[in-house]
Amino acid sequence: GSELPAIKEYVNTTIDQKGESDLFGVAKGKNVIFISAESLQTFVINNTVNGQEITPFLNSLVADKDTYYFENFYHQTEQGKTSDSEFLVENSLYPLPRGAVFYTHGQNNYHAFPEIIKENGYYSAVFHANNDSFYNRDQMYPSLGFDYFYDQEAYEVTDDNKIGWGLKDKPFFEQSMKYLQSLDQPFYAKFITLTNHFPFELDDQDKSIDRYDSNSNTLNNYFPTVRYMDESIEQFFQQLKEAGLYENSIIVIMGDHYGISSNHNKAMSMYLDKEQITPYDHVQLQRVPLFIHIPGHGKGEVQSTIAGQIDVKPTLLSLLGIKENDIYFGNDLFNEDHKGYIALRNGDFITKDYIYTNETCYNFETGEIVEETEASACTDLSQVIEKELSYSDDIIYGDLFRFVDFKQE
Ligand code: GP9
Ligand code: MN
Repeated sequence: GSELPAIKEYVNTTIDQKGESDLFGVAKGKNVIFISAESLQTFVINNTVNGQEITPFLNSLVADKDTYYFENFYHQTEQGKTSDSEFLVENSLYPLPRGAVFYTHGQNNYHAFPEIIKENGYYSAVFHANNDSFYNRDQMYPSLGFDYFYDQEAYEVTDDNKIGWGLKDKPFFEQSMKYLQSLDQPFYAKFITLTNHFPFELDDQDKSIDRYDSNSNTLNNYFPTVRYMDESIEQFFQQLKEAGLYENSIIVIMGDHYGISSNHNKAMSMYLDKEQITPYDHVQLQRVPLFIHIPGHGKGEVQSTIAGQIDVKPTLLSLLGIKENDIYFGNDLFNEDHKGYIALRNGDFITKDYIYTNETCYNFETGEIVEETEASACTDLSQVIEKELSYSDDIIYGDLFRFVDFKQE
């Protein structure tokens, strides 16, 4: 644990925020319903395909005064995909540069969101209609402090209600309701959707919009499955209202990672009406939506803060009014005092002024390459970010939280 003092010092000086946000405690004691939206990327929000809206329900949430929508929110996942995004959200630590930390470090000591809120009376459960050992979740979830995992076994899966990877999202939410209603409150319930997964298969009867027409079947198929997921979330909101769970909950919706890889850049540039996808555009395509919906709040608006999955844990703890000694690398997004950059797992980063990728510094607004004299701002920050990523890796490789008593800190 010899790196611990340096890590604590770093977190103290670089990450920790002064004061608390205006929203501190606004959701105190409320249920937290978290929807991990498979492969949902920001470029479909408030956008159309063949002249049709892709995500009408999510678009209505963007405009809803009970919702904070983050338009500059980036996924920070690597090879562990969905599981990496879960790791980021629960721990505010970075996933590993290679492999899936869920597989390689499932038995570590963590100080995760479910564990922290348990001390404040919360029960926590994950709902996901896949095999419980996929991504080693049966090992990792207890390590993170989750109380229960409603896996594939909890669902009735038939030939008619499955496609691609398994149970379709609409029956998934529908069948989850009876379990959700039986949970002790307040609860933290995480729902992981599945239908909008590569290669984006969908039965004709479930298609409300037409496919796109390009040389990429992946991109073409993506739009109807995104719409299906949008409809499944709309239906879920309705079911929550009918069950009387809506009013005393906050609902968070987050895209887990990209759905369309750079293999489809040609089709993507055609869809986005760009000559080509530049390295700058590629980074901007790593944006995934984050919605924080607080029923009855009435003060929500679109947020342009540079944000990422690393920020979810401190943001939710603050909304719940929970103060905790922690070692983490994200910020409460509603607190004005924040570190001002988001690191992608490969060391690329985004600030309100710059995007750094391919060892090149781009202007955040215009995407133009920044002149060398000004670019030193990027290279300096790049060193800080390398250090931050390696501190997070040290914690995981060394299982350093074994040596920390968070109650005594
Ligand atoms: C698997 C599901 C999808 O259970 O979460 O994982 P992904 O392939 O997106 O990482
Ligand atoms: Mn995924």
